[in-house]
Amino acid sequence: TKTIREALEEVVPRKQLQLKQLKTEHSQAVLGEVTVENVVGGMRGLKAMLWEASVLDPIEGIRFHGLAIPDCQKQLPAAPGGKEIIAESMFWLLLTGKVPTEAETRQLSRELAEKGDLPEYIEKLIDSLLARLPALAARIYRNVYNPGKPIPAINKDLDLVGNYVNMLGFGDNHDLTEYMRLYIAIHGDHEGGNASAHTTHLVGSTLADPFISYSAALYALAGPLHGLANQEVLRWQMNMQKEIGDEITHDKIKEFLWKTLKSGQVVPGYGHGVLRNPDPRFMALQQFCESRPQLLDDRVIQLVRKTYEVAPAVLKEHGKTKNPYPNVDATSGCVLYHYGLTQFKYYTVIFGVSRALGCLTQLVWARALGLPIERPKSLSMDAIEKLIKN
Ligand code: FCX
Repeated sequence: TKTIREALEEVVPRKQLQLKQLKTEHSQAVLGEVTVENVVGGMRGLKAMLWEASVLDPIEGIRFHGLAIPDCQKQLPAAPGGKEIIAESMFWLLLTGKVPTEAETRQLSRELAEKGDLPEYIEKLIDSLLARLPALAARIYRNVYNPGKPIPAINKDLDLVGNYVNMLGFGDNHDLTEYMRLYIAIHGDHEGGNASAHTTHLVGSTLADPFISYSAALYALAGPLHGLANQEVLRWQMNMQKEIGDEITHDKIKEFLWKTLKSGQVVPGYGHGVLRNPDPRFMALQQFCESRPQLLDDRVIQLVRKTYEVAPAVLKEHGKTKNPYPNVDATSGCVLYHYGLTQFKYYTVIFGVSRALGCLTQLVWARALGLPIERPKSLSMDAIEKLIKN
């Protein structure tokens, strides 16, 4: 059984060599062209960033080192007594590119639970942040919503998310624990260009420490077009429920969708900067609901499902968004709500606990490969016009 350090040590020299070869043999190779649309359109589509752990296909969705979410669900070890992917097995895959064995996964759980004896160069990057993040996030939850209640100590025999749910005060709810394991594993990384990942990379490229780099990312995640969307969705769905009453019909949902669009708002949980199909993370969370009849009886969960049946057609007719399909935020909050984690304001924090997996993986790689400070060239509109004329 390898430790995560040993697994990483095997990969680092190979990747360092790969980067060296790219730099020496192919540094002038052209990867694409830069158009005015890329520059004025938020850099969308511009191939301008190195990111190792995942690649987002517009149609198939996210792949972690080539593995799609259903592959991960088949191959990555779950918690003892559980079925869903856990953060540790996902983190191992993201960091090393390899599927860990069950024993390796358990060992990483224990190392994190004990804030273990990791080697110095990765200790700072992984152990000091990743292992403590659930405890920190749980303390915030308990302080804000349940002040005065004691927080259970970390159980060394439990996985990262098992401990997190326990500290939040829901440890006896096996289904919620399993949902959170799946949620946190599949939100872990979404390649490098999304706002939170890119922020970590940018700030980290100044050699700011991982705490500062990831704190900056959380501010990006807190925007309603990014991570805050998951709590906005639930607020919006509940307003819809209030407005349309007990009898949920496609026509009533359609009417509400148009009202949202005509008021100039976006439909939260729909659309994406890269994806052009329903998000496989949305599908995985929907499947979780379908495997549990009590979730299918929940009215908010039914509303999410029914909205999915009509929203793509409405958004196509509206004609603006390039992707009329749901992203993961369209469904992630409603299951938390069902299980009693009803404080919307906290949902983006959970997303933040998860996204640390991918962002910190890339920080490790940025350090291991000695990537430079990020510094793209900016252009004024006058400069663009001059370049076009020439
Ligand atoms: N409802 C209504 N209009 C939408 C829309 C939606 N869900 N999504 C995009 N549009 C509009 C845009 O506002 C834009 O209009 P404009 O031309 O008047 O400015 C037009 O369609 C083209 O946008 P598009 O290229 O399709 O999308 P972008 O890459 O600009 O933006 C996001 C992508 C995700 C920001 C956009 O689809 C959106 O606002 N969605 C709703 C918020 C949301 O769910 N965010 C979470 C995304 C993600 F999963 C995450 O980061 O967590």
